Amino acid sequence: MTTLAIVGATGAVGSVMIDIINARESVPWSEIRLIASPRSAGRRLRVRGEEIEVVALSPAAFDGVDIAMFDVPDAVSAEWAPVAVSRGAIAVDNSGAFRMDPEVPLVVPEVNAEQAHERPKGIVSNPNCTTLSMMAALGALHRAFGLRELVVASYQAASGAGQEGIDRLQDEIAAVAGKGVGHRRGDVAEVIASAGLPAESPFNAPLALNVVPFAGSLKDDGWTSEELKVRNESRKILGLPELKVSATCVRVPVVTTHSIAVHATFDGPVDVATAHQVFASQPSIVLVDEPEAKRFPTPVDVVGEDPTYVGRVRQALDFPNTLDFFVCGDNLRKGAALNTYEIAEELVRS
Ligand code: 2RA
Repeated sequence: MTTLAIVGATGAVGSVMIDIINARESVPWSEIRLIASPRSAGRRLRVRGEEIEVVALSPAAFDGVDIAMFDVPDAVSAEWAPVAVSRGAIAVDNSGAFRMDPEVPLVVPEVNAEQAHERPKGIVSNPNCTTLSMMAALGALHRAFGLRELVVASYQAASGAGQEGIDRLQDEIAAVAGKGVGHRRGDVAEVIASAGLPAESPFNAPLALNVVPFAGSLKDDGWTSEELKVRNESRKILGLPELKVSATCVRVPVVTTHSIAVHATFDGPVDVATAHQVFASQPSIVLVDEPEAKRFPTPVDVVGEDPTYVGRVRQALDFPNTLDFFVCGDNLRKGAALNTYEIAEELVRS
């Protein structure tokens, strides 16, 4: 008898968690409990053919729960994951509250599944979606060649900023569509403003017909929180505390699926054919790399998919032992709900 709870069940990622559970051929759970804020309590959601009533977040909601998956804001996780643990559950948390806590493992099952079983606080963290989008590919290459340095640029979807981000992008696209703008400085922003959209935007600049080189919040020395997460989380997941990392995180007008251009340097020689073999042997990677046929991964082909898609694999011309490649991963699935659920599956297998 194993009970799984989804905390934040009515949110964007919670809904994807339910989709994933509904799509599994079988699940190891005897009960699935849906937990959300008091505002959403009482709603009924269909899980594996059964209507389940959402219950309000409270200490008693965790009684009898074995594994509680959290997708809620950092402050809510910080308060409630320890409550779930005190009631006997293991918490698998998708917020940033515990990711860099040395007593909390940060887990990508195909890279460091074993660490999910060493959790002094009873909490396992799920990485940020940007880090996660490239981790299956980097983990496989690191096992084969030994990763030494990492330089990345992300192309992050609007849904990384939640429903508010999706709505803003869709509204901006509606505002600029058919207006023929983009030829004059400021004309995109003018059309968006004249459509009545608020001046405040989650992206700090127009996203329609644009790219925005700022994601997350500002941290020291001009770095953003997203860029520091890529650095710190990659080091922790790969067990490389001294890994040299430089990241530039960019928001692009895509609804869902983060992409990353990766420039990775290894301990010794690397070549495209061997890298292709490494990617092809990792079940959670789909390799789409046929440059002659102009076949490569793009977000519109990857959204809704579980695997990480990899393509444009090249041996760097001017940097020894270095590969350049492009990855796309659905930021709401592998980047959030799927990886969290895969951690829960790993825990229940033990
Ligand atoms: C973003 N990575 O894309 C964040 C979401 N966790 O904004």
